[in-house]
Amino acid sequence: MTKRVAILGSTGSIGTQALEVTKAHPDNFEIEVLTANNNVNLLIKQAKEFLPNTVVIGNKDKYQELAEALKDLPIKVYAGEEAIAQVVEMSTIDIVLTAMVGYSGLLPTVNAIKAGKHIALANKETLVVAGDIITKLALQHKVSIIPVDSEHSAIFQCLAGEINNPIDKIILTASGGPFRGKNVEFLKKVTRCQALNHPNWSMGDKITIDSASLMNKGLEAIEAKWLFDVKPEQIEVVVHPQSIVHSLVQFKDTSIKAQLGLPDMRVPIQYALSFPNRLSADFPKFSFLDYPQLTFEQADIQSFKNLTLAFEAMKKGGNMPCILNAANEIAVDNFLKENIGFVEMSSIIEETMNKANFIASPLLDDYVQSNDEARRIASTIIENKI
Ligand code: MN3
Repeated sequence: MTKRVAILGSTGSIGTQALEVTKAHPDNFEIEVLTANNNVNLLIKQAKEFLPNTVVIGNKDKYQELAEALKDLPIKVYAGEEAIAQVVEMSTIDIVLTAMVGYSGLLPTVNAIKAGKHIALANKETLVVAGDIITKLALQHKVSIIPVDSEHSAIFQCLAGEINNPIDKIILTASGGPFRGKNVEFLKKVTRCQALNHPNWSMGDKITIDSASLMNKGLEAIEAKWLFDVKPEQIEVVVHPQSIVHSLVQFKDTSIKAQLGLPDMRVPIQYALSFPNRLSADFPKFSFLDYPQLTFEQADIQSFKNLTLAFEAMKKGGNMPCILNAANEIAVDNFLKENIGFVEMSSIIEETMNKANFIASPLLDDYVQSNDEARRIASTIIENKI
């Protein structure tokens, strides 16, 4: 049976790889909706090739260009964030791949779940910000949230067939990023260009900076807490520079299951879209002979403060992870614009966490407001610095 797929964020790193995966399996997947934030040229090219029912561009200024380019094709064209949040409700969609960047993934994901669509979740910030609401909604509307993040896909695969066997511990592996083994003095001087140069994974700018600062692993710990219903104490981070063991689960009998492979996002993307089946693929194959040494070490939480901040936010709960995430998005954006240094990102996030209003049991609206408030606070801190 063909699955009809909506890809939110089709022009990004995950989105383009997802299209590559679906293209290789035309009998299994049909592209129903494509959305992009800003990259109108690539969206036009994708629309012409995959002929979806509907395309949406987030930036309304690009609507004319998009509509004009597609006017001879039977494709509906919309623009704006509201349109992205609405289009996921279309009756002809089976699964929504959420691959947009940051907080913007939240409302479309909420709407998609309410409309009964399965979610292939690549936007971890959705669960970081409002994991309680998202997981409750998914249960209520009987939809699956299938992780695309490689670590969570690994854990999800390890848990297949373990329905009544509780998890003792989740072990998230981290590559350590480009600055593994460096101290704070070094980190203070790193440039935008150095931080964007990840050793193992090719990804978008935001997540690449998060990987370099280890915030990505902190966000992933929070993501894991919600996806697998575990306590913060049950989540351990281990640095594994080769990025071959994608993550592990330990069960009550001390047995550990791991999922391995070359670092290639097409594998977890394809699994999330084809779940519960596995489709064939011609991706490069892992060989132990190419990797005689797989190594593991402790994360340096002294130099990489973001990981500690994320665990603190997770333990505090309520809207604190939402505040952490918002402050981080502002910090990363300003680091990319070279307004602030690498280490300053952590101090801005910490200060925002101290200043923003804490809410123990937030509703969706509270999250929307906390996100705005934390962004304002973080932006003000940065303005006062520069
Ligand atoms: Mn990951």
